[in-house]
Amino acid sequence: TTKKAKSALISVFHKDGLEPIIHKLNDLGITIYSTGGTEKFINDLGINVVPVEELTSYPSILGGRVKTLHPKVFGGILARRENENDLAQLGEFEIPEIDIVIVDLYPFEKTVASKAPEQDIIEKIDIGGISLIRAAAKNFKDVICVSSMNQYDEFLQIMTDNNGTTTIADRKNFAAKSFAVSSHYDTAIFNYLNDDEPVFRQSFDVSKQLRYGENPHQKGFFYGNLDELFEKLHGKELSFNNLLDVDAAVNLIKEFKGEAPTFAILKHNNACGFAQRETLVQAYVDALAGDPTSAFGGVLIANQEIDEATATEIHSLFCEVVIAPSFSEAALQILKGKKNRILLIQKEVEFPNISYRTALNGVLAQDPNNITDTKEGLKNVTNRIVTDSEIEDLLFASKICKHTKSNTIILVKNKQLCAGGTGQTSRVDALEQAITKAKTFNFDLNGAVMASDAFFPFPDCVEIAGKQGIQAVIQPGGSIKDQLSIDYCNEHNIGMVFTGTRHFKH
Ligand code: 93A
Repeated sequence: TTKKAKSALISVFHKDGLEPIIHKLNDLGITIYSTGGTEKFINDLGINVVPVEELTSYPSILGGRVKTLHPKVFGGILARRENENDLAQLGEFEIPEIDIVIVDLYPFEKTVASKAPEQDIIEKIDIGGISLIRAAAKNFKDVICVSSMNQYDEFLQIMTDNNGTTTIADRKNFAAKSFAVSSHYDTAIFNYLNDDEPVFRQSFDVSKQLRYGENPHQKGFFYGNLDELFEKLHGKELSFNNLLDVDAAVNLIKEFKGEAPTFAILKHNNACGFAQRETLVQAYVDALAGDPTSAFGGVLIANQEIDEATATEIHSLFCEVVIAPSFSEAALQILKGKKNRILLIQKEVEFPNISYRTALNGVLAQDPNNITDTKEGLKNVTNRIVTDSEIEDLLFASKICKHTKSNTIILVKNKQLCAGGTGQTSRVDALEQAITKAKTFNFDLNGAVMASDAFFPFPDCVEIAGKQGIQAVIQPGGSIKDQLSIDYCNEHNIGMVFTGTRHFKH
């Protein structure tokens, strides 16, 4: 099962990083076959290389569309080395065995992303390269396949450590990676031709096994490339549940980008503390005051650089993850003081434009909820016109509400989350939970505002809220009994605005 390689076929788009491999293969006495640009690159290094045209006795045709697609190439890759007939045929047709295949495909996705014209994109659909990868990976019993420039280093290491020999485990591992590359590549082509129609054909060329899933007895994996989104500065690996909280946190804080210093504390995907203040440290202190009990073990996120003063405050809290666009040097030193605490810099990256989750034996796909309520979109439905400062609190509450599990009611006063009712089976339950929580942590709800993720089917919620001194309400509206809620507000001098947009989050 251990194989000493005698020949290699190299055809790569990205030549950077290839040089040490070429030297290594040459030192090991391995014959190298190669295509146009790659061949030139190898020649320029002063190393012997056989042009693939010499092997096939055929020129590269159709402007390069057909250069490696030939039985002399594929025969040498696919021949079963233990099969007498296969070997006899190699002899009969003078086909040399090829033991190593190194390919780096035409950059299809990058070409799409660069908004190149369609014809350029079509030309970047690699046919020969993907066929080489599939053939070599299929024959992993005898051939090792390097299928992307990302694997150059790992391959070089194997060649160096074992003097040109590979084990069956190496070859199988590279074969698996090869099919990850080829399926990812074809999925990208599918997505391009399919005009982003939301069909479940997401494939990720990066995945990792997590410590476990939601609970220790469940296996867990993450498919995706977190390095694109975050720079991890410190701490242990993100867990399955951390990732869910981090997802909720970054989506929530995105609503407050560019605004005054804002701090959020999340637990179980919901905000349990949230405040916007003149300084970040004050925003943190007031967020924590919202529910210091829940904050234990939470995920923290800021909409701007975490400074020393804020870090000093955070340090005394046990928390799992701290996320910010950046950390000052002093802040970092303080926060690194706890070994396991995970510190993440969030990079400026757009999220995918479809969100998925499993349901029954299939997958649900939908657009992300991209509507944020704005002042212009509000319809004042009560006699009392809401004041400008109430509008600020109402919009603030509505943005938190949008990112809280339904049914939800969010209570806010002076840009501070007093409490939220989260994930309840009735809206009244959500409100009562919020009121109880707010009182537990000594909030006076007189003058507070209330946001609801969906309309009130009955006037019960405004009645309960009114009795607590809540002064203004934001909700989508649209119930056939809206008028009953409006009447109650009018009788009690409460201002209410309709947004027309429901914000369920399940
Ligand atoms: O146009 S292709 O699909 N036709 C082929 O026969 C073929 N063989 C290899 N493209 C083909 N390749 C690709 O060419 C490889 O995947 C690699 O990306 C590129 C390397 O070309 P060169 O060595 O000329 O730079």
